[in-house]
Amino acid sequence: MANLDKILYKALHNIPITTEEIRYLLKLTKDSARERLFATARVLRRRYFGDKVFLYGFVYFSTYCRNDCTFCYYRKSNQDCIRYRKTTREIVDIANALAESGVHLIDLTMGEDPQYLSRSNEGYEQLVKIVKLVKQKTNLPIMISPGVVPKDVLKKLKQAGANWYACYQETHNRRLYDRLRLNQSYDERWAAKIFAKTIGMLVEEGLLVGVGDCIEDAVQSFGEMRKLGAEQVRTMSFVPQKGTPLYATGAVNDYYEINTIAVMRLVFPDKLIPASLDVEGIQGLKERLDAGANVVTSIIPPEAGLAGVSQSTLDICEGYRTVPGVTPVLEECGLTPATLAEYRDWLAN
Ligand code: SAM
Ligand code: MD0
Repeated sequence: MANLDKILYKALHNIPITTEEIRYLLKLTKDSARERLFATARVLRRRYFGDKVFLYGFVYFSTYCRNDCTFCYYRKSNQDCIRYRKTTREIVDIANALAESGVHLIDLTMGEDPQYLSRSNEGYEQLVKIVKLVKQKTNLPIMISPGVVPKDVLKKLKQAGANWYACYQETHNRRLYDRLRLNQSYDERWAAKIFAKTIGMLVEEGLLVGVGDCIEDAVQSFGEMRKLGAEQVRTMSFVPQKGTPLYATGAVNDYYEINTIAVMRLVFPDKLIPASLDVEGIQGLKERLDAGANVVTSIIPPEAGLAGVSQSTLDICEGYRTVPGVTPVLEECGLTPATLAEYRDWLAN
């Protein structure tokens, strides 16, 4: 316990914790020790964000993808997943309904859909147009998660109103990356984020756990996230998907994701850290918030025919992944949705 006391004391007093100490925290298994870690994460969250939580609306507008990621339900070669591509009109209407429901940001996400990621059929122009129209209609901050796009396109997306670029490396262990993101360049993916930063976009970086990663990988990822200067950092447990190579890996215990969220709060106390509804739905929200997360992501309107990424249907029709669905959980945690003005203030500073 003495070791834990010392580490938590350092975190609370703005003294950087060492990589050895990060390893120690990530490995905690005893309930009492973990609870102390989470309590410290909550103190730090309160210091920077009070009791305010940001809410992100999620519009997964195309599930077509040119990639074959071994963890992903929507990989190109999975014939059995739900494929759809919403029209521009539908996307704008869905975003508007989300805005009216009280979210603070619209996350426009797609598979690496060849129809959009193409110059020949004006796919990129259409993507830019979608961002412009969603901005005009909602006047909300926008995050785009389109996968890797060329520099000039990223610039246009920013000009059209995209504030954030989310593009998760999943891991910073290159060998593991090659087993997850088949035939995708690690360096190109990384460079896209560096470029987004240089043009003044905010960047979200993420890691996937339970995919054959180890503690050392997480330690390395924290270092890379710091180098990148990501303003939002996340971790999600791998959710096994039928019809994919990693399906057999089986469900993982989420304790490691929860530890990682808390350690992220200690390492990046003033950054945004999501509690995703896309891993365990509404039932998993409290423990993620209790571990120090301060953003709820993957808020999805019930009747729009939209899917989640890792939980394609969980809690969507039931309406739990909505602002009224998550608010009681926030209250249970002693938290409250921020106002839009508070989110805008955070973005501006
Ligand atoms: N297609 C874009 C890309 O690859 O950047 C954006 C969307 S991608 C589907 C969003 C993220 O969802 C992935 O980067 C990964 O972290 C997460 N994800 C996908 N499948 C998952 C799964 N089975 N379990 C947990 N997370 C998953
Ligand atoms: C989420 N399913 O926030 C979404 C997704 C993409 N920017 C976000 C992973 O959980």
